[in-house]
Amino acid sequence: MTMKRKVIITCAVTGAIHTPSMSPHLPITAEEIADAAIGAAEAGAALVHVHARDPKTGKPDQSPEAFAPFLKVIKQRSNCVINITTGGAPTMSVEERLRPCAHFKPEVASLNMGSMNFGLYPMLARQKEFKFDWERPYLAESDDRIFKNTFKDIAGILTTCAANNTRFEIECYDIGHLYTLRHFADRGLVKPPFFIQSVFGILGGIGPHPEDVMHMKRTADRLFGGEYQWSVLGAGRNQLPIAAQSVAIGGNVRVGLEDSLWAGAGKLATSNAQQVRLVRSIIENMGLEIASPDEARAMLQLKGGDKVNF
Ligand code: KMH
Ligand code: ZN
Repeated sequence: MTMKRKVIITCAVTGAIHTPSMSPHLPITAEEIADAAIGAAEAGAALVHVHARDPKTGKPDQSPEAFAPFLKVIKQRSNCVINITTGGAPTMSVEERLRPCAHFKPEVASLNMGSMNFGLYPMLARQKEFKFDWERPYLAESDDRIFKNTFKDIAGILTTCAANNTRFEIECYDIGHLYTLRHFADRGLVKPPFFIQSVFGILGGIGPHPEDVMHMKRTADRLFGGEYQWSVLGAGRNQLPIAAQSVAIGGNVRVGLEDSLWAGAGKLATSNAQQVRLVRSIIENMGLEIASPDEARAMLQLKGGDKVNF
């Protein structure tokens, strides 16, 4: 009898793309981030991908002190895999971005596979009023900002985190990023099974067309054969259509308010858990089951939630 495959849901609960004025439901404080992550896990997310924010202004904050209060609470109240960002925000230095993962030694860290433009400024067209001074320039100045991930930066993140047996959510925003992963695998700096998070629809990366998704999958199949787990995230309104395509062709999915504020056309999602429920119903209505956190740990060969430093 063939085993039915299980689908891993990752939920990225707050991120650094959206700003507080865009949605009252975007988690900002440590308590809100913890509640959002736990709610997402209860709804079916096996992994939660976390960033931190300044509780007063909502600005992305990559200090380990900003992560500590919610990491502990999530761990106490849920068995989900906690994935800490090394992307932080494109305004931060790579050294700053690496600090939380170097300190907390999580099961999974995100890893961005190339330097790129990361255009947030089109969101200014729909957002006219801002509560905090930092928000408008953060979006506007993204037309002249590089999200820096050089070969040296990637090697530094890989070696620091691998020494802690942290594995990676390998974020690939374009086909070239898959070749960069192949390069690091050939150098022995990253080991299979690779957890490839293909990102579609960021301005500066590959687009969200179904042909783009197929091209990414075909290329990953050719470069990594059976040595990878594939997941997708579609930015904004592309979230669910791209998730559905991924599930149909053998992949896993990522949802969450980090990448999309929406739960249907023009309808703000009221929580991260709502988006998890939406994608879970697609998976289950397609006749598949979701992976539990421990099943995801086995699929991704993670070290275990008791081997982290928080
Ligand atoms: N929001 C994603 C498109 C990271 O945290 O390392 C980018 C991201 C980067 O998740
Ligand atoms: Zn992120």
